[in-house]
Order: sequence, then C-alpha cells, then structure tokens
Amino acid sequence: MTPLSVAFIIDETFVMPLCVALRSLLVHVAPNCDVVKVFVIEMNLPTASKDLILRVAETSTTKCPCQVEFIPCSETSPFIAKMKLPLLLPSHLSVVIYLDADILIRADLNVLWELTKDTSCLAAVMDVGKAKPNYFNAGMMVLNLTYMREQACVEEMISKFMIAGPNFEGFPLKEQDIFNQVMGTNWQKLSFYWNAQGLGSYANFRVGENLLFTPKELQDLEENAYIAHFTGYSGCSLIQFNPHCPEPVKPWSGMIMNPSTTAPNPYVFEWFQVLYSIPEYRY
Ligand SMILES: [Mn+2]
Repeated sequence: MTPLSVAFIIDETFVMPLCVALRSLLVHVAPNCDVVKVFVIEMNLPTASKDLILRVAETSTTKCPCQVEFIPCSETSPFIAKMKLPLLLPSHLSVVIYLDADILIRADLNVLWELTKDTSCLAAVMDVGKAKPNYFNAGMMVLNLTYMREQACVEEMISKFMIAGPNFEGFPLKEQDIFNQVMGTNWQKLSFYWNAQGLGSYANFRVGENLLFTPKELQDLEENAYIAHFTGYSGCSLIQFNPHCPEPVKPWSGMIMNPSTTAPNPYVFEWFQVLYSIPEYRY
C-alpha cells in the first residue's frame, strides 16, 4: 500500500504553525504504519527553518518514521502553488492529503487515508462559511493527483487565474473558488470532523433547523474534531472585539493573550500545548 502522504505549502511566516501541524500529525499516527511522507512545498525557506522542521519531524514520533521532503517553489503566492500541486509534487505520487498549516491534527490521518484512497477526483469537507452543499473548503483536500494530471485540472485552474489576474478578480475566496469551479460536484464529501472550521465564530450561525448542525453536533465538533482548522485572518482588526461574533483568528496572531479563557476557538489551548512541547518554542 502507498504510504500516508501529506503536503503542506509554506513560506517563512508559516514555519511555526507548520511545526505545530506536523507535530500534532505525527503524535497521532498509529504505531503499525510504515512511514509518513511529508512534502513541504517551500518558498524561500532559510536553512535554519528547514532544520527546525526536520527536528520536529524526528522528535515527534517514536511510532513510525517520518520522511520530510522539501520542494522549492518559485511561485510568488501559496495560492498559486496550491493550484499547481499535482505538477509540483513528484510525478510518481498518485494521491496526497493537502493540508493548510493553520490546523491542529487530533486523529490518525491513516484513517482519512483509508477512507479516501479510492477517491476518483478529490475528497474534502463542505465550507462552513459558505454553507453551500456543493462547495468545499480547500484547507484540507485529498487530491487524486493522477486524475488531476490526466484531466489537466491545473491548466484549467491556472487559465482561470490568468484571466482573473493577481488579485483573483471575480474569485473572492481566491484559489478555493477556482478549485470549486473546476471540480464542480465531482468531489467526495467528508464529515466536518476532518476539517472543523469557524468554531467559536461563524460556525455558531450554522446551528438550527435546515442548517449545518444541531446544537449537539456543534458541541461534539467543538470537543472531538479530527482536524481543527483555524480559518480567519493572521492579522488583527477591530471586529475581533465584537462579542456577538468574534472574528476567527489564528492562535498565533497575538490577540489571544490567555488562550484558556479568552480564545473563542475551543482548540486554541491545545494548539499552544503542542507549540510549547517543541523545545525551540518553549518560553
Ligand atoms: Mn486555512
């Protein structure tokens, strides 16, 4: 069987979140798995950052080895690199789990791998913000790279981007909108546990009759998500002080001084626990 293969795309600003995502991934893999392959598509990462990522990979698992492969990428934006994944990753690789770095993994990704290894095109989770049945969130996608190469999906996405221009005119959610337009309904829908978005924020507006969650379902997602995804902005804005709808922010954005009491997202504290378990980030 092909080993569990995962891909991230980062530049220097996402090294710290990547370390947390990677460590959380590795501490949850089952002891019986042969190897975890992690591809890091990187934009100009300094050697020190690569060394740190390698150390995190080495020290986070005693259960199963992790091979990290850095793939240098000259694209100017991670959004473009995401659309080009099938071409950037090694051509022998047929399926990959793409993950944003703004996540916390809380389950064995081999389960997701098993669940989606026969996906004909792409497997993903509905976007909680959009809440349209056929529209997925592009922060976690299992990509059938062979299919995407054969169907020239990359070329189709890039040509849409070329027409839209560098500001993604007509695609407010950038590469995610383009992915959705090109894939259409041709994707396998996974449960919200595999990409829990907007918790403590806009997910609260999706609770109710004919909406995405019952109160019980949302509560369960707030306690037992397999992948928590910190959607939202890295920066700060005044809207974050609105108590009626706290804006989703990244755990590391600096707004959250005391994660145990003030963070609206239930997984922020756990994110910091993983961060501080990495010696280089212990304060
Ligand atoms: Mn994200």
